[in-house]
Amino acid sequence: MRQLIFPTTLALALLAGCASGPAGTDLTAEGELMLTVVSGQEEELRPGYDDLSTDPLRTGEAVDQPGIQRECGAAATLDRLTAHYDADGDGALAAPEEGAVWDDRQGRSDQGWRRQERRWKLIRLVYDLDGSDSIEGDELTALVQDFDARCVARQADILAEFDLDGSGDLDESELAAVEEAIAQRREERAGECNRGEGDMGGQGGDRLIAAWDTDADGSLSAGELTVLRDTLRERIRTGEPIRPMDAV
Ligand SMILES: [Ca+2]
Ligand SMILES: [Ca+2]
Ligand SMILES: [Ca+2]
Repeated sequence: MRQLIFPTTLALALLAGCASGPAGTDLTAEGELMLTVVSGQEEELRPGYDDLSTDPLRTGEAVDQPGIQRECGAAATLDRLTAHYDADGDGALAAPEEGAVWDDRQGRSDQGWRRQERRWKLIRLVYDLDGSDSIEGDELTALVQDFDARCVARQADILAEFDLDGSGDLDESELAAVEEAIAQRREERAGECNRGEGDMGGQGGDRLIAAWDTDADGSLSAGELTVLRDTLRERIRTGEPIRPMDAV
């Protein structure tokens, strides 16, 4: 019966309030590193807020952010990042090692934590099919495949825009133009209100359900949840903005 119960517990989770900081959120260090991996620099260049863009000037996000020119490979990037914090090299993050993850993120504001918690809800909504609150096994395989496809698509978009000499890669001056564009977007975001930001908490939970509740019975059935997940996965793979509140 878990499949039938899950949409309701999901909806309740989406409606729950957000506290600030790791102690007040349901973020795990493992989840935090996963979110770091899927929020690479290539997410920064669109106007407005998307769910994976960061706002380090105002919120202290983007710690450990993967660079725009990396080889796309979410699994390898996650392994590298985990190894960075795995001080004793046993392949797992014990409490003091998790503490180092949070220490590095002490500069994050309350708003930054709320944004990260929304991202975590979004990622679990799409990939945590068994409702275990973590992404593992086949769920992680799906996430890695989708975000590798997204990384390739976003890098291709950026190359199309910034590879002025058509050499197929970004030379120093072209890369400088990309970095300048990212810095400009961040400054613009710092001066903007958060309109358009995908708010998955508070009333956002109602909006999410309303947007995807095709038969308007006030909750997401398993079938409606599947449509939502498939649509968001397609947006992720193609590099489009994710916008979970938009059903079309
Ligand atoms: Ca360890
Ligand atoms: Ca799971
Ligand atoms: Ca070039």
